[in-house]
Amino acid sequence: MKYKIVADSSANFFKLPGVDFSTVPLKIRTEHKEYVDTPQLDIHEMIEDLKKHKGQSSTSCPNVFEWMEALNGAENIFAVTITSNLSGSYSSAVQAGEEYMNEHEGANVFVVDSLSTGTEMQLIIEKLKEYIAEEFSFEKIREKIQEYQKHTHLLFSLQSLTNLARNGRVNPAVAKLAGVLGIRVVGKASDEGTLKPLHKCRGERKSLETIAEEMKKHGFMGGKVRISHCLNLDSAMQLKDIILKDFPSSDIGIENCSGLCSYYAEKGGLLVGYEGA
Ligand code: X90
Repeated sequence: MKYKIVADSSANFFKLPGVDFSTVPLKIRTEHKEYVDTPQLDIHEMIEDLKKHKGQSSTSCPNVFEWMEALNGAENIFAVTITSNLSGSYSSAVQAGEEYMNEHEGANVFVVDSLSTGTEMQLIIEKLKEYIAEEFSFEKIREKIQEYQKHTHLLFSLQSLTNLARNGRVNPAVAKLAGVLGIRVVGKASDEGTLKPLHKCRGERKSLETIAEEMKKHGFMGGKVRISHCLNLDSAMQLKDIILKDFPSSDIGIENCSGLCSYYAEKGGLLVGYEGA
């Protein structure tokens, strides 16, 4: 039985060697232009365009048809989506999965609602790949991935929550917390898959130390960490050093945010997925 992993583009990566992997793009749009979240999207250019743009901007998730196309070509498929609490991606994927199973006798599709996004999705996808390599049955992988998900978490540090607030993904009062120059909001993906602000930090260094503290509080003991950043490699590397000081054997990876996460995390934003308690 052929296995495949499919994810929406909020996971921030498009290639996963060693397993059949494909992605479906979310989209970012203004009145003038549509940015499709693929590896070809120029993030620098998008951020610059949006800075100059005076009107509205918004995002949209993949539709059922786009998910259906991406599922094609395998019998055992795991699809991983951004949190169903902030996007319709999960429900499109579930519908696509049902249709796919109706059309392909014997096919299995399981859609994982990450209740998160970005680098926490990355951890889930990397783990699915390991389970597939171990040749576990579809059922066993489905059980094990839901168990694994209980131990992964997402923290973020944002300089601006303007796009989140404008698109109704966060309360405008929360967005105001970050309104002052030099202030960062450190928060987490809640158990329900929403944005939960935890701290208001003055200065980048303080926000990174706060993230490292939060990780420890949530049971991080030196496992896997995946950091993605929106045009802020410097901070991602500093955070890596802070974590390594306490936990030298941690497995830490750094990625660029792709389109969707860059739009919402905005310039300077960091997303940190990690294995905890
Ligand atoms: O369907 C759509 O149009 C996509 C909407 C996505 C809205 C939220 C994206 C958040 C991106 C921001 C910081 C991390 C928040 C974690 C919350 C679970 C990244």
